[in-house]
Amino acid sequence: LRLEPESAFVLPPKLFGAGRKNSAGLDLEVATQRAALQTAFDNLTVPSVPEFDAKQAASAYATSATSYKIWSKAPVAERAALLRQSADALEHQMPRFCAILVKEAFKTWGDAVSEVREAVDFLRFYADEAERIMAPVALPGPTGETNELRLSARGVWVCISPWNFPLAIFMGQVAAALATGNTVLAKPAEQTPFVALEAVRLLHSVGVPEAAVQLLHGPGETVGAALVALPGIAGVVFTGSTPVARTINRALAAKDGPIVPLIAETGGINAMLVDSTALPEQVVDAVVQSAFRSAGQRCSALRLLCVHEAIADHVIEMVQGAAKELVLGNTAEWATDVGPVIDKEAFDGIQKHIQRLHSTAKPLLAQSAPARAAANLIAPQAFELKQVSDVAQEIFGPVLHIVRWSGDPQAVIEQINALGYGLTLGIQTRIDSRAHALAAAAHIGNVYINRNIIGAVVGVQPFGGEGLSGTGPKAGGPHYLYRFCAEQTLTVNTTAAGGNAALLASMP
Ligand code: UN1
Repeated sequence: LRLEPESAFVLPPKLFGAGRKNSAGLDLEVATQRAALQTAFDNLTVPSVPEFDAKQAASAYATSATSYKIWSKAPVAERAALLRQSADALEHQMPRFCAILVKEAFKTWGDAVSEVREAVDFLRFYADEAERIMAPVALPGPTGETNELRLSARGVWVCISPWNFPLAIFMGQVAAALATGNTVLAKPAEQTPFVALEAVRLLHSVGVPEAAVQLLHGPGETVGAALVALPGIAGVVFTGSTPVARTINRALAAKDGPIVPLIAETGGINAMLVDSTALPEQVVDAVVQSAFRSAGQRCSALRLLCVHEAIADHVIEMVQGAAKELVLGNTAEWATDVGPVIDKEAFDGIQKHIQRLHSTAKPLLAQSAPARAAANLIAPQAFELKQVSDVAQEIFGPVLHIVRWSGDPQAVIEQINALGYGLTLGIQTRIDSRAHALAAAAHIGNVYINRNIIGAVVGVQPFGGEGLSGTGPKAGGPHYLYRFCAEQTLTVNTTAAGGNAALLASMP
């Protein structure tokens, strides 16, 4: 196979914006919705949300536990119906929620539309799933007994969600707990409480009891810690950083009483392995989308490109060309592809990492953000490193590390496995058998062959990783709701009744 060299390759300027398909293959239809979105944006003020007093955690819990007694007894179809009504309501309020995401979380319009859709998908998917798995299952057994498996709710769940998908992940966690009959104490990310407040109001507006889902906004160190420490909670579901997942795990382990499950979805040093047969245009599109869309603020985002040395120069040149075409700026502008990172703290941390890379790696795309374009804006960056193990840390921003490789691609997969994370992986090759062998060898939760590695779709690409990337089960997948449920096996001896019936029948 020979690859023809290409001259400078440049992607169309509107890389992530209006008119393009998103990763779910859905037409964003932004053009037709623009007027409604813009009006919602212009009319919106994001108010500050009152903080919850961590000292009130026990009383919030008591209210939730009382509500649990009623909510958990409601037929699953009733709970599912309320979630479906919430999905409909959210669809109707799409412009307002998109506007909130742009204003509060600095999402681009394209990302905001995708996120509201994802939240709607979570509501409908978990409604369907709860109905599917909560129907009693008859199990085989010997004659003379019946066996059945029944699922029920566990109790009060603490849901702790991140700022990078402040609506979709928030709603996904809450919907999973509610659908299965649990009640919720929800702690949103400190940076994005308003969209969470609006999501909770929406749930209440269709009839989900106020006590069944309570919003407890505040710092993780106080409010989050107080919730996790509550003696009676039935489980914790968390999406965020690996260190915070560890802190929660330790706090749960230190408690007396029942063992409390933790569902954690954390970060990743996500790689894409590109061999010498890969299609360069496809690679560059996948790389730019995966590394720089959402300013790299996705746990699924590409951090490490491992490209075969035979095509490395060519691919790097194309990535440089494409990345320079991205429109950087304020996400309230329709044309913007890459907006600011979430806050000053994130900005400073990423800048520090970039400075370190300047002294340890070779800059391949060292741009600076246009002056005064937006606060906390970081222009996409790429650095070449010598080996996979040089990438020690997940950086939650638009920074791509590139490593050249040659020889056995399985060895590269082993080096990627050795990083200890296991969230997403891309494989780009035209050799099908190789792609499947590499995927099988990777200890990675979501593997994408010959495409980008972001934008997992609910029910289509169940999402979640291994090792440092989390505990599973995968969100948006067929096993997720089981973790929110208690399982009861019910065995009934039927011979006594049968014997009686036979005896009665034989009596004159
Ligand atoms: C996250 O970024 O915290 O596949 C998880 C994706 C998203 C990732 C969500 N569903 O890009």
